Amino acid sequence: MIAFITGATSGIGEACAAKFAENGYDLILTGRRKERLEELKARFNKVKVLLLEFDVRNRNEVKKAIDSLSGQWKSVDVLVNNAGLALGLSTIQDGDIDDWETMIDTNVKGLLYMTRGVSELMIPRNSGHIVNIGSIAGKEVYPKGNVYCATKHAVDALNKAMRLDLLPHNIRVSEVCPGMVETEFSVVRYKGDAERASKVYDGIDALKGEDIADIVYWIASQPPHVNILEVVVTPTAQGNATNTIRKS
Ligand code: NDP
Ligand code: 8X3
Repeated sequence: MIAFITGATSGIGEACAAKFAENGYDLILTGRRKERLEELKARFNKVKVLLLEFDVRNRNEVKKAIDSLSGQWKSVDVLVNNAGLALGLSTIQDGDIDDWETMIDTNVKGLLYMTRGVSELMIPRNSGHIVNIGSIAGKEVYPKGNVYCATKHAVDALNKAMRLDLLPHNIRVSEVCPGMVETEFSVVRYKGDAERASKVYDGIDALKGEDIADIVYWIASQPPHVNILEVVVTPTAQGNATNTIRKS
């Protein structure tokens, strides 16, 4: 079995790689940080690991990476569309347009390029499973989350739409929509300000990448006639996108 995981160099993607490796899957792992990818290959040495270093925003790079797959690596059983990010937190009137472009290009267009390429490998085999990492931000909006929330609402819509398109080809499509997961997500959102990022999780027993990986693996390991459409998951201390209880 082969799992193709985008954004495996950190957080949820890295935890998914560990979970699938633990369960005997060979891995195609992607990201832009080459050193991190090499570390993963050394770590998951009990399974076969193929590293593909590319930027999901670049459609030519995505196509080249997928076209480079040969032999067994073409038989992708599970695609985890995980690579993504939030940049900044600001009102629409103050938003940084470059940040908007990056979020849209990564979270929406990158996911589309990946899905287009990998579904072409799954269709002739009449088999496959695509697990999209959405967000609670794709189910609700919160102040200053405008464009990030819009990209995750797009993932939510695409998840439903691609399921219909791929239905005749026996390809399962599922979405996991997490609330607060303590990864590098907030460090990226606050552009390297680790102190501000850590405050996001102050007093909250946040989800970990491993919690999401367990759910992704559970979805992927259902019997062939079962498709989990979506899972929305938050820390117990988070009631929805905007309400949390913090321990002092
Ligand atoms: P991390 O920042 O820890 O990981 C993000 C991953 O995405 C990295 O491996 C990064 O790799 C990759 N990535 C980002 N941009 C690109 C790009 N242009 N090309 C290729 N890879 C890219 O965050 P998370 O693990 O938390 O995030 C993973 C997913 O989960 C995202 O889609 C995020 O929106 C979603 N999510 C996160 C939540 C949270 O609270 N943490 C909650 C809900 C959803 P590299 O930098 O090496 O390219
Ligand atoms: C990440 C969750 O609520 O921080 O998608 O935007 S949130």
